[in-house]
This record gives sequence, C-alpha cells and structure tokens, in this order.
Amino acid sequence: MKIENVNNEKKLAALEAVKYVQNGMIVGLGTGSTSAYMIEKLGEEVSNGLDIQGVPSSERSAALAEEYGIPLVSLNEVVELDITIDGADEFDPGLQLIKGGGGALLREKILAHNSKMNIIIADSGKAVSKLGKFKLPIEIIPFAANSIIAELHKMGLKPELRKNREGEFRTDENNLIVDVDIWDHEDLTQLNLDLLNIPGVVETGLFLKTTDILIMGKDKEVVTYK
Ligand code: ABF
Repeated sequence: MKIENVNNEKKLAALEAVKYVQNGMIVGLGTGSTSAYMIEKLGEEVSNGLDIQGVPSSERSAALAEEYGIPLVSLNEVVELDITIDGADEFDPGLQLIKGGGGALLREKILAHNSKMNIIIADSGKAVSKLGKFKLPIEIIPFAANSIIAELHKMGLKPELRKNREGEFRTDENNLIVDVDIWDHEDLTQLNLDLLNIPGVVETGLFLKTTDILIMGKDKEVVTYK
C-alpha cells in the first residue's frame, strides 16, 4: 500500500480515538507515528479549551506533546490514568499485540497497566491472523545482555541485539532491546512468563490482555473492535 494511504489510515484511527477523551482526563500518550497524529489532534483540542493532562510514554512523545501545548504530568504525580491511546506493530483477532518497534514498550506497558481504558490505533497493515511476523522486542539490562542473549538462543528465539547508527540502541531507561522470532510459539501467555522469568529481562512487547478498544484505519474508513 502507498505510504500516503497508510498515513491516512493512521490519521483516521488517531482522530477517532481522540473522540474518547473528555475534559478533566489524565491521558496516556503513546509512541510512534500513529500516536503522533493523536498527539497533534489532542494539542488542537487543548488549544480549543479541552482540559486534560498528558502522561507521555517516551521522551519523543513528551517533546511532541510539549510542542503541541499539551500540559504534561508524570505517572508518579497521578498514579492512575483515565485513558491511554497508543499504537502497535501487530494485532491479532484477539486484540493481542506486539509493541515496541519504537523501543518504548516498557513505559507503554506501564501506562497501559495503570490506565482505566486502553485504546490502540493502527493502520490496516498491522492486522495479522497470527502474531510474530514482526519480531518481538524485549527490553533487557546491559549488565546481563550476553547471558540473556545466550539463553534466548537456547530457547530457539533467534535473538538480535537492536542497533542504530551510534551502535547499540538504548531505551529511555538506558536499557537494551533484543528482537526475537516468536513465530513458532503458540502459547504466548506461557512464552511471556518464561521470558519475564529470565533475570535481567525487564519487559516484553507482548501486550496480551491490555487492549479495551482497537481502532483500525481501513482505506477511508475506521473499524472499531471492542
Ligand atoms: C508504539 O507504536 C510502539 O509500541 C510501536 O512500535 C509503534 C508503532 O509505530 P507506528 O505507529 O509508527 O506504526 O506504541
């Protein structure tokens, strides 16, 4: 699909999600290009008088929210959020997600866990019948990187340490990301538990039970899954 069509689907989903945001809400702000459309629209609503406070899921989203004039608070100031709107890399028919392509999965999962409602926004290309074509991001601490990678190899997950132009990719918490191939794994709940049980693994990009509503842009329409 052409990039402008994908972006149009992302924007449609983002605009639809913003309709769920009410005055006085504490709003979790997701990360990625789809969430960027949502943040832009929220900024427009704030300039028209919408009274909200945003909790960003990444430094990138914090900077964007500030640029659009959204008042920000930290999670520690509010403890619980009314709604979080965020993107995803893949979603299956059970609204299970792979997230973390942008490396923000830890804070994203923390916001999702502490939100009364979670809305995911996505273009139609994110819809899959089975998770795993997109490699699963796992956040790990640098101290244990090589032993964790060795253990992931033994689990048959084909781990790849995420790199960028400067070398090793670092998260906002200054941790590392390893991307793994979960295609051959059917029991994702057990896989998630097994991964989290490895000392030094901080979090995974498997969001299995966090999604309340998923809004997908499809051509010139939106489809809402609940
Ligand atoms: C974020 O949304 C990440 O978890 C995920 O990688 C990203 C998807 O990016 P995009 O919206 O740019 O496709 O929440």
